[in-house]
Parts: sequence; structure tokens; C-alpha cells
Amino acid sequence: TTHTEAEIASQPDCWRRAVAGVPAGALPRPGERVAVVGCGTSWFIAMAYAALRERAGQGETDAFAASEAPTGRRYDRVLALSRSGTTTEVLDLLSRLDTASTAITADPESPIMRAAGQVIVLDHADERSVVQTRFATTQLALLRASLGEDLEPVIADAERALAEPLPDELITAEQVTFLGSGWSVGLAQEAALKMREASRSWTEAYPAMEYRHGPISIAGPGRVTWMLGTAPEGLRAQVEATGGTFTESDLDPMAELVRAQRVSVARAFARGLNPDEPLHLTRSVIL
Ligand code: F1P
Repeated sequence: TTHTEAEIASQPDCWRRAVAGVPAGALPRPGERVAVVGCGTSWFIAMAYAALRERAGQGETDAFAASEAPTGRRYDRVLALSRSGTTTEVLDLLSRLDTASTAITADPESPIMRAAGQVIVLDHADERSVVQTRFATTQLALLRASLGEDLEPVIADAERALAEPLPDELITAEQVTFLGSGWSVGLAQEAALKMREASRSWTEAYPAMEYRHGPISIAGPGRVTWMLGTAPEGLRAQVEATGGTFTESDLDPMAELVRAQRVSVARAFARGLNPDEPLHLTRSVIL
């Protein structure tokens, strides 16, 4: 088996370990105004957490690609996400800050250890694959737990997502568009990125309601529209009217992301690709 497959399968265990030891102190406190930053996968996890933290009433929370964080706004804390702890845009941003900062990383030897005021190391979730799967979801599990959420039902859903057979039509589809709503918009982006990285598939991602404003134009036979979370009323019928396939499930969106990771690996194998080694990508992007 590939590293990617083993890392996908280990997610329930990784999440359990992370939520058993949520570090007090280093994470954003209720009431703080927070900017969450990262690149690639880490940016999409930042988007999901920002929406969840606001929904939990813990304070204004904005998510930015680290390269695009605005300079003219005041935040009480910047939360920087980076598996490698070496990504250039994240380190540059931290070096320019005069606010409190916290980083979450997998690598206790990386430069982010000195660049951030406080650091949470999730080394048990580090990965061998270039393609991030379990580190991304483990940090989100930790962040969800820090907002007071019970992760047990989510872990049970992930176990279901790992055990169930994958429908062939998801593996052979010509094109896949992921949709989300609220905090699952970031997860839809992440699912789409995973499928591109691991299997060089044509994927897109949108907020579910936005999908009706143009993106649905490409729906049709052999193409899949895949909702993470609860779909808006009528969307299934609209997609099916184009001849396209509509997929949704009652799993927690983070568990549904696990299913999308598995489909990404299956699509890589179907195309003769090694999901551990995406084209034109390295484990961390240093500019
Ligand atoms: C960010 C990132 C990953 C991507 C690949 C290259 O890494 O863009 O999202 O999957 O591994 O780097 P990091 O800052 O989280 O280490």
C-alpha cells in the first residue's frame, strides 16, 4: 500500500489522540479577533475553522491564504497552519507580525518553531506522502474539540467512510465538482484539491448556493456534483435534470472528506498514477 492510503486509514486514531490532549492556552481564546492563515490544504482548513469559530460565538475569525493576508487590519492573534513548518508565505507573514501568534505544525525541528509566539506540535499526525490527508483533518479535529465539540460521532462517521465500498461512478467520472455550505465550503475546496493532487482529475469547488449561478453549466452525463453536508432544497433535482450524478451523504462533512480522499486514491490507481507523488508538487513549497 501507498503512504497516502495508510495515512487516510489512520485518521480516526489520529483524531482520537489529538482530541485527548487539546492544549489549553496556545489556542485562540473566546472574544479574541483572529486571522487564520495557511497555504494550499492548510488554507482550506483555516477557512473551515474560521466559519466554525464564528458559529460557536467565539469571536470574529477571518481566514486568508498566507500570501493574501491584509496588512491594514488589527487582529488579537494570528493562527498559522503548516504541516511542514517551512512554507515561505507563512514564515514571511509571521516575521512581519507584531501581534500574538500561534502555529500548528507536524515538525518540531522546523523554522516555524521560532517564527511563532506559541506552537502546537501534532507530530503523531505527520505524513510521508506529499499529499496531505491526516495532518489536515487531525488539526481540524483538535480545533473542533477546542470549540467544545464532541468528536466521537465524527470519528464513528469516519470509520463508516473508511469501511464502505466506493461507487464505481465516482472513480470513473470525467469531472467532479464539490460543494459545501458554511464551514464545509473549505472542506469542499480541500476535497477538490486532493483529487487534483492525487489523481490529476479535473475538479472544482463552490459554496452550494453559488453553484446555481453559473458553475452548473458544466454539469452533465459522466460528471459528478458532490455535496459535503446537507444540500439545499431542489439542488439534487436540478443536477439530475442535466443528466449529471448528484452525491450526498448523512456523514459529518469531515468524514465525507475522508471518502473523497479514498476516491482520489482510487482514481489515481485507475489512471496508473502513484498518489504519494503528485506531479509538479513537493512536500512543502519554498519560494
Ligand atoms: C502547504 C502545501 C500543502 C500541499 C503540499 C505542498 O503545506 O501547499 O497544502 O498539499 O504538501 O504544501 P504546509 O504549509 O501545510 O506544510
